[in-house]
Amino acid sequence: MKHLHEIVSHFDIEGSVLSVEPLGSGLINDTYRVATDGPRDYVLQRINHAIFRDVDLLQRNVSLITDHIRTKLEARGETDIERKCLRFVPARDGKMYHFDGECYWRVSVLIPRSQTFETVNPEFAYHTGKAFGDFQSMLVDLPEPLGETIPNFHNMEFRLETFRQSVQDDKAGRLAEAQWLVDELLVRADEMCRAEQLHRQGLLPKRITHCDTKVNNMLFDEEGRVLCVIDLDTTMPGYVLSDFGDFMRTAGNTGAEDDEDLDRVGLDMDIFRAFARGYIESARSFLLPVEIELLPYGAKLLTYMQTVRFLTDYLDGDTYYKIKSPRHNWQRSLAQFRHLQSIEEHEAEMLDFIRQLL
Ligand code: GN1
Ligand code: MG
Repeated sequence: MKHLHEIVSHFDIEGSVLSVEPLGSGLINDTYRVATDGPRDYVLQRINHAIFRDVDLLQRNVSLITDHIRTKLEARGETDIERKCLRFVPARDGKMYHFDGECYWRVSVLIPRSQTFETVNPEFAYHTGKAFGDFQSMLVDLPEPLGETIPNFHNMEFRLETFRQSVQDDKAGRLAEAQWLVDELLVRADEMCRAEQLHRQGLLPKRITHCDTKVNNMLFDEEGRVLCVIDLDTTMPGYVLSDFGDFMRTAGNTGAEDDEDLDRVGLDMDIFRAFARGYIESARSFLLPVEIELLPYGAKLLTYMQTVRFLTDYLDGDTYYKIKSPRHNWQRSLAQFRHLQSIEEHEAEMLDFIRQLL
């Protein structure tokens, strides 16, 4: 890890580095924990530059977001703010990243005594819902617009265009086996573009949304209380249903995102109810009725979108997501599709619950 020590030396950190070890389970960036003999430890990340093409814009976004949130927390009189908001550390040249001639790197302060989870129980889901709603509501009055760090990131029409192209190209020769799933997805295509249609009609607004509200993108303290939202790279203008939906896609699944045993996969209605209660409580002040009504649709949309994205990557020959085995993206596609079917079965029940909350 000598090379990594050298990278860290370009940042304005306190103390000297004791070790640099891999951290977390993200599918895009490479993340390391940097232990020091100083007052705090740090997180070093190699930014996946093939995916985040404009690193200046990316780092400008995350600084705007964290500065704004910190100001809000201070105004509210919160304590322990350093554990409730990420802090990025500038490089010694003043930039918010370091470019080593090949890769882009950044450093943030490691939030001490924190943990992440891959699953939650209903009680945690309630608090997590409140925290994601709070995250969105704190960003409602962000004074400067955020850029799109990945253009068209949660645009279903765009994702389907890319998907159709990958089906046509069949670059990795995997279409024959996947054709049945391609057909299943394409039958649903029109319905899944509803958010984009409503937006064009001026009925569904874009707000600042996190766009990757997997349960492992939230930090909890030693007692399991929510500390803060992390992985802010895709926080940009989007639909609130994205954030609601991505949580249902991940934490609302009784199985794993890539579960080999499809019988374990399906929607956990207790998690849905708890998360919806928490989310609506903290986001209600700014949500429009149409946004609330669309929350169950959001769960469906995000799970559908992720199935399309994993399958696109499988057909392309695994160029986007990190994989652990040659058929990993296929396994993920199957597990996400099974989850989608389960969400479809529960859609009416979800909507009833949401209406009755109001
Ligand atoms: C990626 O960074 P990570 O691993 O939390 C992806 C998300 C997907 C997710 C699927 C920039 O998130 O959009 O939903 O994997 N991030 C990007 O697990 O593509
Ligand atoms: Mg992540």
